[in-house]
Amino acid sequence: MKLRGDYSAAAADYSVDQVWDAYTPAQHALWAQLLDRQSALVRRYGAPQVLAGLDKLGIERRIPRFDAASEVLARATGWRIVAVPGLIPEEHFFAHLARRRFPVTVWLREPAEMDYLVEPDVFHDFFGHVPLLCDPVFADFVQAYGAAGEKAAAEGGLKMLARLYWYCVEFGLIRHGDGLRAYGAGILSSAGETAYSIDSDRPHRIAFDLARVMRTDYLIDDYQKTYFVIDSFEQLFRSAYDTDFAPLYRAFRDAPGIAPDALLPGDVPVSRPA
Ligand code: HBI
Ligand code: FE
Repeated sequence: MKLRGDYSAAAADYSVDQVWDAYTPAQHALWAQLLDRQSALVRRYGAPQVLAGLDKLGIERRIPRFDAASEVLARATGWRIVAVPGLIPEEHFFAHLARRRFPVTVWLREPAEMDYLVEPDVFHDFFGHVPLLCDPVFADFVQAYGAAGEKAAAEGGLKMLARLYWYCVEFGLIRHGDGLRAYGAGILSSAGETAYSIDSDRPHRIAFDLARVMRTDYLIDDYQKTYFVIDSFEQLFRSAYDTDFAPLYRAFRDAPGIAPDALLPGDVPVSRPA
């Protein structure tokens, strides 16, 4: 795939400078439009920990300065933001996460891409991912995920581990009272999928089970057919921290993936309040 970012000035770890002064007024205005739209949705559908992170970061109606946000994040959980040109090779991505550095893309989408984008941009990466990294438990989970990633290639587990990122970090739901809230960045940065993930009757919502998640194929170009629901971020952290993934990889890495829309006998469906 031809990537859209400018990788020519990237360091060996794929970091770049965020040249904040190079953003145009039109780009800041587009950021403000995206921010206004998603903030309203996230107030209604987002997990409380996401709202707390948004509050703490004090995101403004112009593209954020990563340095300033990094200071806030560092005080909250010891994480920092690293500016990157866009998607980076997995081994570098994992190495950053394992060291509590979150890669955030510097470029912003075009106006025609308000609703849909193939590669992550600064809005997805910053608005979608950074707030929850202010939560200590989720922040520890992502670090543990990065550490697992550094071992996964040798264990033949990259594909299964990527599914955990997809279904939890990008498209995760969490129980909240007798209802559900969204915490995944792919949901929170999408105008359509935020309400869909919580309100629609169409997708399956299944209680989180690590092996089930790691065996399930996903769609990258449509709303998800299945969301996995965690009880708490502690549950997610413990699943990554207490589990040796190697036996899971050995058991399932050569098996066909479970279809994105499958419902299996062992699944525990999570119902929404009427
Ligand atoms: N690079 N910048 C960036 N952002 C990602 O989310 C990302 C990446 N490289 C690899 C990657 N994600 C995937 O392999 C995940 O499954 C880990
Ligand atoms: Fe993402």
